[in-house]
Amino acid sequence: MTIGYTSAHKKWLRLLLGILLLTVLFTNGCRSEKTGDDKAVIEINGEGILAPAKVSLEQMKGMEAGLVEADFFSLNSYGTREYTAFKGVWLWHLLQETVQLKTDATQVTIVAEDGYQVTYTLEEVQRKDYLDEQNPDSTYPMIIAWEQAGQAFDPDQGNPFQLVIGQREPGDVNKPYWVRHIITLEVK
Ligand SMILES: Nc1nc2c(c(=O)[nH]1)N[C@H]1C(S)=C(S)[C@@H](COP(=O)(O)O)O[C@H]1N2
Ligand SMILES: [Mo]
Repeated sequence: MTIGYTSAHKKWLRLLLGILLLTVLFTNGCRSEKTGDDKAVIEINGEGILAPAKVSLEQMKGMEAGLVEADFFSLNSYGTREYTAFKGVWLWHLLQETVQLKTDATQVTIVAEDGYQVTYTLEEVQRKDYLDEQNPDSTYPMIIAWEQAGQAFDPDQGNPFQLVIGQREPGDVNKPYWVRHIITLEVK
């Protein structure tokens, strides 16, 4: 009587270990594709720029001169008024840092994963005087945010970027413009 494995058993064991190893490698590979700042990117394309580009969350965080941290006021169509703290980068600054605009470019469409989209003229993107009807002295730029109330957006919920903008005038229902899970900026 010996203790151990027959050679047939060893073959099966090697096969099982092989499958296990492949499974671990494969699932880890998929996981690291979904998480990590380097995979959170926004694509910038369209005929209004010289060449398409991609901008990552890491790159955006490094755009010091364009960073914005503020409590943004929102009004939705039901009349709900709220303040939400966001951290992000001025969209105009982001465009300046990443692409070359053609002289005849006029607009930017902010597109989400679900197809929801909002279009602004370049002039509107540049404005820094969006307002909060309850705080007449404060003005805000249009930003792409990656953090809400001190928490980074969860990449498992969707691409972790959101457009945030104040009101154009008192009473402006601005919440619908807060495009979640942005994937593309299309410049025309
Ligand atoms: N990607 C995406 N973003 C979106 C929408 C949407 O359908 N898809 N709806 C918008 C509308 S109409 C409103 S009122 C707000 C709702 O945000 P809330 O669910 O946080 O209130 O999200 C805006 N952002
Ligand atoms: Mo809405």
